[in-house]
Amino acid sequence: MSSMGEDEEVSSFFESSPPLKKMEDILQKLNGFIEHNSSGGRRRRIVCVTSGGTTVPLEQRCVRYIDNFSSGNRGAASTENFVKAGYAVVFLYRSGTCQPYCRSLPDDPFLECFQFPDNSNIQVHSSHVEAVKMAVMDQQAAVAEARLLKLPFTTIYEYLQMLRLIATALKDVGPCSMFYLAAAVSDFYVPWNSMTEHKIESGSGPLDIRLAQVPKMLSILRTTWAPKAFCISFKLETDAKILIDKATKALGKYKVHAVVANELSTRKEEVVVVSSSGNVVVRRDSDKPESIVEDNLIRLIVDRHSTYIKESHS
Ligand code: 9Z3
Repeated sequence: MSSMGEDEEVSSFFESSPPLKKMEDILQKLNGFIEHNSSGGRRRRIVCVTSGGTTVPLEQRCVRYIDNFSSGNRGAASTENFVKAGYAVVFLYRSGTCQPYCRSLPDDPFLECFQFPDNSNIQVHSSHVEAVKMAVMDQQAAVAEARLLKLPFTTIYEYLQMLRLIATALKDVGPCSMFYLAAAVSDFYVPWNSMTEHKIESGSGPLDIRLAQVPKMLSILRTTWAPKAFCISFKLETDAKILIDKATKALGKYKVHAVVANELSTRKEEVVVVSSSGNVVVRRDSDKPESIVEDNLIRLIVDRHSTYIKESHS
Protein backbone atom coordinates (compact mmCIF):
# COMPACT_ATOMS: atom_id res chain seq x y z
CA MET A 1 0.00 0.00 0.00
CA SER A 2 1.45 3.37 -0.91
CA SER A 3 1.10 6.13 1.63
CA MET A 4 1.01 9.74 0.51
CA GLY A 5 3.59 12.29 1.64
CA GLU A 6 2.46 15.36 3.55
CA ASP A 7 2.67 17.71 0.55
CA GLU A 8 0.78 15.28 -1.63
CA GLU A 9 -1.98 14.94 0.96
CA VAL A 10 -2.31 18.70 1.07
CA SER A 11 -2.49 19.10 -2.71
CA SER A 12 -4.96 16.27 -3.00
CA PHE A 13 -7.12 17.91 -0.29
CA PHE A 14 -7.24 21.16 -2.25
CA GLU A 15 -7.67 19.53 -5.64
CA SER A 16 -10.70 17.60 -4.44
CA SER A 17 -12.25 20.53 -2.52
CA PRO A 18 -15.35 22.22 -3.94
CA PRO A 19 -14.13 25.57 -5.33
CA LEU A 20 -14.48 28.57 -3.05
CA LYS A 21 -17.50 30.72 -3.89
CA LYS A 22 -16.81 34.42 -4.43
CA MET A 23 -13.07 33.82 -4.57
CA GLU A 24 -12.46 36.87 -6.77
CA ASP A 25 -14.39 39.07 -4.39
CA ILE A 26 -12.49 37.74 -1.36
CA LEU A 27 -9.13 38.23 -3.09
CA GLN A 28 -10.00 41.76 -4.08
CA LYS A 29 -11.00 42.72 -0.53
CA LEU A 30 -7.95 41.02 0.91
CA ASN A 31 -5.43 42.59 -1.45
CA GLY A 32 -7.05 46.01 -1.04
CA PHE A 33 -6.84 45.68 2.73
CA ILE A 34 -3.20 44.59 2.74
CA GLU A 35 -2.25 47.25 0.21
CA HIS A 36 -3.93 49.97 2.28
CA ASN A 37 -2.10 48.88 5.41
CA SER A 38 1.31 48.57 3.77
CA SER A 39 1.44 51.64 1.52
CA GLY A 40 1.65 55.43 1.82
CA GLY A 41 4.31 55.30 4.49
CA ARG A 42 2.18 52.91 6.55
CA ARG A 43 3.69 49.68 7.68
CA ARG A 44 1.07 48.39 10.02
CA ARG A 45 1.40 44.95 11.46
CA ILE A 46 -1.26 42.64 10.08
CA VAL A 47 -2.66 39.67 12.00
CA CYS A 48 -4.98 36.97 10.71
CA VAL A 49 -7.22 35.91 13.62
CA THR A 50 -9.17 32.71 13.00
CA SER A 51 -12.25 32.10 15.09
CA GLY A 52 -15.13 29.65 15.51
CA GLY A 53 -15.39 25.99 14.52
CA THR A 54 -15.28 24.41 11.08
CA THR A 55 -18.04 22.07 9.89
CA VAL A 56 -17.53 18.76 8.13
CA PRO A 57 -20.42 18.16 5.71
CA LEU A 58 -21.69 14.59 5.42
CA GLU A 59 -23.53 15.20 2.13
CA GLN A 60 -22.55 17.38 -0.83
CA ARG A 61 -25.99 18.99 -0.73
CA CYS A 62 -25.46 19.31 2.96
CA VAL A 63 -28.25 18.57 5.41
CA ARG A 64 -26.11 17.01 8.11
CA TYR A 65 -22.65 17.94 9.33
CA ILE A 66 -20.19 17.41 12.18
CA ASP A 67 -19.15 20.56 14.02
CA ASN A 68 -16.24 21.65 16.22
CA PHE A 69 -17.09 23.59 19.32
CA SER A 70 -16.14 27.27 19.52
CA SER A 71 -18.35 30.23 20.39
CA GLY A 72 -15.93 32.64 18.73
CA ASN A 73 -15.53 34.65 21.90
CA ARG A 74 -11.76 34.23 22.08
CA GLY A 75 -11.27 35.29 18.46
CA ALA A 76 -13.60 38.29 18.77
CA ALA A 77 -12.06 39.55 22.03
CA SER A 78 -8.54 39.01 20.70
CA THR A 79 -9.40 40.95 17.53
CA GLU A 80 -10.55 43.95 19.58
CA ASN A 81 -7.28 43.86 21.51
CA PHE A 82 -5.14 43.57 18.40
CA VAL A 83 -6.91 46.58 16.85
CA LYS A 84 -6.32 48.52 20.09
CA ALA A 85 -2.63 47.58 19.89
CA GLY A 86 -2.40 49.12 16.41
CA TYR A 87 -2.74 46.01 14.24
CA ALA A 88 -4.85 45.56 11.14
CA VAL A 89 -6.86 42.35 11.58
CA VAL A 90 -8.12 39.88 9.00
CA PHE A 91 -10.85 38.18 11.02
CA LEU A 92 -11.52 34.76 9.48
CA TYR A 93 -14.59 33.59 11.35
CA ARG A 94 -17.30 30.98 11.30
CA SER A 95 -20.59 32.48 10.10
CA GLY A 96 -22.94 33.12 12.99
CA THR A 97 -20.32 33.12 15.77
CA CYS A 98 -19.37 35.93 18.13
CA GLN A 99 -18.22 39.17 16.44
CA PRO A 100 -15.70 41.80 17.57
CA TYR A 101 -17.28 44.60 19.65
CA CYS A 102 -20.50 42.60 20.08
CA ARG A 103 -19.58 40.54 23.13
CA SER A 104 -21.67 42.66 25.51
CA LEU A 105 -24.81 42.66 23.37
CA PRO A 106 -27.73 40.39 24.30
CA ASP A 107 -28.39 37.28 22.17
CA ASP A 108 -31.07 38.97 20.14
CA PRO A 109 -29.98 42.62 19.96
CA PHE A 110 -32.70 43.68 17.51
CA LEU A 111 -35.47 42.53 19.78
CA GLU A 112 -33.89 43.40 23.10
CA CYS A 113 -32.06 46.70 22.54
CA PHE A 114 -34.56 48.85 20.72
CA GLN A 115 -37.80 50.61 21.57
CA PHE A 116 -40.17 52.84 19.63
CA PRO A 117 -41.30 55.95 21.51
CA ASP A 118 -43.53 56.72 18.52
CA ASN A 119 -44.00 55.53 14.94
CA SER A 120 -41.16 57.50 13.38
CA ASN A 121 -38.47 57.09 16.02
CA ILE A 122 -36.30 54.27 17.23
CA GLN A 123 -34.41 54.38 20.53
CA VAL A 124 -31.98 52.19 22.40
CA HIS A 125 -33.05 51.02 25.86
CA SER A 126 -30.93 52.88 28.41
CA SER A 127 -29.63 49.58 29.82
CA HIS A 128 -28.05 48.71 26.44
CA VAL A 129 -26.80 52.13 25.32
CA GLU A 130 -23.15 51.52 26.21
CA ALA A 131 -23.05 48.10 24.55
CA VAL A 132 -24.75 49.32 21.37
CA LYS A 133 -22.55 52.40 21.17
CA MET A 134 -19.42 50.30 21.45
CA ALA A 135 -20.64 47.74 18.92
CA VAL A 136 -21.61 50.31 16.30
CA MET A 137 -18.99 53.02 16.78
CA ASP A 138 -15.91 50.91 17.45
CA GLN A 139 -16.68 48.44 14.69
CA GLN A 140 -17.44 51.21 12.17
CA ALA A 141 -14.24 53.04 13.11
CA ALA A 142 -12.16 49.86 12.77
CA VAL A 143 -13.64 49.10 9.34
CA ALA A 144 -13.41 52.74 8.13
CA GLU A 145 -9.72 52.93 9.08
CA ALA A 146 -9.08 49.58 7.37
CA ARG A 147 -8.16 48.00 10.70
CA LEU A 148 -10.66 45.19 10.35
CA LEU A 149 -11.58 42.91 7.46
CA LYS A 150 -14.15 40.25 8.25
CA LEU A 151 -14.25 37.09 6.13
CA PRO A 152 -16.74 34.32 6.97
CA PHE A 153 -16.38 30.55 6.49
CA THR A 154 -18.50 27.53 7.36
CA THR A 155 -16.91 24.28 6.18
CA ILE A 156 -13.40 22.90 6.65
CA TYR A 157 -13.04 23.21 2.86
CA GLU A 158 -13.78 26.94 2.93
CA TYR A 159 -11.65 27.55 6.00
CA LEU A 160 -8.49 25.93 4.64
CA GLN A 161 -8.83 27.48 1.19
CA MET A 162 -9.31 30.91 2.73
CA LEU A 163 -6.41 30.44 5.13
CA ARG A 164 -4.20 29.59 2.17
CA LEU A 165 -5.36 32.67 0.26
CA ILE A 166 -4.69 34.92 3.25
CA ALA A 167 -1.29 33.39 3.99
CA THR A 168 -0.20 33.71 0.39
CA ALA A 169 -1.46 37.29 0.20
CA LEU A 170 0.43 38.20 3.39
CA LYS A 171 3.72 36.68 2.27
CA ASP A 172 5.33 40.03 1.44
CA VAL A 173 4.39 41.49 4.83
CA GLY A 174 6.95 39.02 6.20
CA PRO A 175 7.79 39.20 9.92
CA CYS A 176 5.23 42.01 10.44
CA SER A 177 2.44 39.54 9.73
CA MET A 178 1.02 37.15 12.29
CA PHE A 179 -1.29 34.14 12.35
CA TYR A 180 -3.31 33.71 15.53
CA LEU A 181 -5.14 30.46 15.00
CA ALA A 182 -7.92 30.30 17.58
CA ALA A 183 -10.44 28.55 15.31
CA ALA A 184 -11.41 25.02 16.28
CA VAL A 185 -10.46 23.07 13.18
CA SER A 186 -11.73 19.57 12.42
CA ASP A 187 -9.13 16.83 12.53
CA PHE A 188 -11.32 14.47 10.49
CA TYR A 189 -13.46 14.97 7.40
CA VAL A 190 -15.30 13.23 4.59
CA PRO A 191 -13.39 13.71 1.30
CA TRP A 192 -15.62 15.53 -1.21
CA ASN A 193 -15.36 12.82 -3.89
CA SER A 194 -16.35 10.04 -1.51
CA MET A 195 -19.33 11.99 -0.14
CA THR A 196 -22.85 11.19 -1.32
CA GLU A 197 -24.50 13.98 -3.26
CA HIS A 198 -27.94 13.70 -1.72
CA LYS A 199 -29.22 13.52 1.83
CA ILE A 200 -28.23 10.23 3.45
CA GLU A 201 -31.34 8.08 3.69
CA SER A 202 -32.58 7.05 7.08
CA GLY A 203 -34.62 3.99 7.98
CA SER A 204 -32.06 1.34 7.12
CA GLY A 205 -30.41 0.95 10.53
CA PRO A 206 -27.26 2.51 11.95
CA LEU A 207 -25.05 4.73 9.86
CA ASP A 208 -21.36 3.97 9.33
CA ILE A 209 -19.19 6.85 8.23
CA ARG A 210 -15.48 6.71 7.65
CA LEU A 211 -13.65 9.93 8.27
CA ALA A 212 -10.27 10.69 6.73
CA GLN A 213 -7.64 12.72 8.53
CA VAL A 214 -7.43 16.39 7.58
CA PRO A 215 -3.87 16.99 6.33
CA LYS A 216 -1.76 19.00 8.79
CA MET A 217 -1.91 22.45 7.25
CA LEU A 218 -0.01 24.11 10.07
CA SER A 219 3.27 22.63 8.81
CA ILE A 220 2.59 23.89 5.29
CA LEU A 221 1.62 27.32 6.59
CA ARG A 222 4.94 27.52 8.43
CA THR A 223 7.19 26.08 5.74
CA THR A 224 5.56 27.21 2.50
CA TRP A 225 2.62 29.60 2.63
CA ALA A 226 4.02 32.24 5.01
CA PRO A 227 7.35 31.08 6.45
CA LYS A 228 8.32 34.52 7.80
CA ALA A 229 5.06 35.22 9.61
CA PHE A 230 4.86 35.01 13.40
CA CYS A 231 2.62 32.07 14.14
CA ILE A 232 0.53 31.28 17.23
CA SER A 233 -1.57 28.12 17.38
CA PHE A 234 -3.98 26.90 20.05
CA LYS A 235 -4.34 23.58 21.79
CA LEU A 236 -7.65 22.68 23.35
CA GLU A 237 -8.10 19.71 25.68
CA THR A 238 -10.76 18.66 28.17
CA ASP A 239 -8.27 16.63 30.24
CA ALA A 240 -5.98 19.09 32.04
CA LYS A 241 -3.45 16.29 32.69
CA ILE A 242 -2.42 15.97 29.06
CA LEU A 243 -2.79 19.60 27.98
CA ILE A 244 0.76 20.91 28.44
CA ASP A 245 2.32 17.78 27.03
CA LYS A 246 0.14 18.01 23.91
CA ALA A 247 0.87 21.72 23.50
CA THR A 248 4.63 21.11 23.87
CA LYS A 249 4.50 18.38 21.23
CA ALA A 250 2.58 20.68 18.85
CA LEU A 251 5.21 23.39 19.39
CA GLY A 252 7.97 21.00 18.34
CA LYS A 253 6.09 19.38 15.50
CA TYR A 254 4.73 22.47 13.75
CA LYS A 255 7.55 24.86 14.67
CA VAL A 256 5.09 27.60 15.55
CA HIS A 257 6.38 30.46 17.73
CA ALA A 258 4.02 29.68 20.60
CA VAL A 259 1.12 27.40 21.41
CA VAL A 260 -1.66 28.74 23.61
CA ALA A 261 -2.86 25.82 25.72
CA ASN A 262 -6.34 25.94 27.19
CA GLU A 263 -8.69 23.58 28.97
CA LEU A 264 -12.32 23.79 27.91
CA SER A 265 -13.89 24.53 31.30
CA THR A 266 -11.32 27.09 32.48
CA ARG A 267 -10.53 28.73 29.14
CA LYS A 268 -12.02 32.08 30.15
CA GLU A 269 -9.95 32.22 33.35
CA GLU A 270 -6.49 31.15 32.23
CA VAL A 271 -4.36 29.91 29.37
CA VAL A 272 -0.73 28.77 29.24
CA VAL A 273 1.54 30.20 26.56
CA VAL A 274 3.97 27.41 25.67
CA SER A 275 7.10 28.41 23.77
CA SER A 276 10.81 27.68 23.57
CA SER A 277 11.41 30.31 26.26
CA GLY A 278 9.27 28.39 28.76
CA ASN A 279 5.62 28.24 29.83
CA VAL A 280 3.78 31.34 31.00
CA VAL A 281 0.43 31.17 32.74
CA VAL A 282 -1.81 34.07 31.68
CA ARG A 283 -4.86 34.82 33.82
CA ARG A 284 -7.78 37.18 33.80
CA ASP A 285 -7.47 39.84 36.55
CA SER A 286 -10.04 38.27 38.86
CA ASP A 287 -10.30 41.42 41.01
CA LYS A 288 -11.65 43.35 38.01
CA PRO A 289 -15.05 42.02 36.89
CA GLU A 290 -14.75 43.32 33.33
CA SER A 291 -11.25 41.92 32.83
CA ILE A 292 -10.85 39.12 30.28
CA VAL A 293 -7.92 36.78 29.75
CA GLU A 294 -7.43 38.14 26.20
CA ASP A 295 -6.38 41.57 27.58
CA ASN A 296 -3.31 40.02 29.17
CA LEU A 297 -2.80 37.37 26.49
CA ILE A 298 -2.68 39.82 23.59
CA ARG A 299 -0.31 42.12 25.52
CA LEU A 300 2.12 39.21 25.86
CA ILE A 301 1.73 38.04 22.25
CA VAL A 302 2.24 41.58 20.89
CA ASP A 303 5.39 41.86 23.02
CA ARG A 304 6.72 38.58 21.65
CA HIS A 305 5.88 39.68 18.12
CA SER A 306 7.86 42.93 18.63
CA THR A 307 10.89 40.94 19.73
CA TYR A 308 10.48 38.64 16.73
CA ILE A 309 10.36 41.59 14.32
CA LYS A 310 13.45 43.16 15.88
CA GLU A 311 15.36 39.89 15.68
CA SER A 312 14.34 39.35 12.05
CA HIS A 313 15.74 42.76 11.08
CA SER A 314 19.05 42.34 12.86
C1 9Z3 B 1 -8.96 27.13 21.04
O1 9Z3 B 1 -8.38 26.40 21.77
C2 9Z3 B 1 -9.78 28.33 21.52
O2 9Z3 B 1 -9.13 28.95 22.60
C3 9Z3 B 1 -11.23 27.95 21.93
C4 9Z3 B 1 -11.94 29.26 22.33
C5 9Z3 B 1 -11.96 27.30 20.75
C6 9Z3 B 1 -11.24 26.99 23.11
P1 9Z3 B 1 -14.42 30.10 22.35
O3 9Z3 B 1 -14.41 30.24 20.85
O4 9Z3 B 1 -13.26 29.05 22.76
O5 9Z3 B 1 -14.10 31.40 23.03
O6 9Z3 B 1 -15.70 29.47 22.84
N1 9Z3 B 1 -8.93 26.94 19.69
C7 9Z3 B 1 -8.23 25.85 19.04
C8 9Z3 B 1 -9.03 24.62 19.09
C9 9Z3 B 1 -8.48 23.50 18.24
O7 9Z3 B 1 -9.22 22.87 17.57
N2 9Z3 B 1 -7.16 23.25 18.26
C10 9Z3 B 1 -6.58 22.08 17.64
C11 9Z3 B 1 -6.22 21.09 18.73
O8 9Z3 B 1 -6.31 21.48 19.92
C12 9Z3 B 1 -5.29 22.32 16.94
S1 9Z3 B 1 -5.15 23.70 15.98
O9 9Z3 B 1 -5.81 19.97 18.40
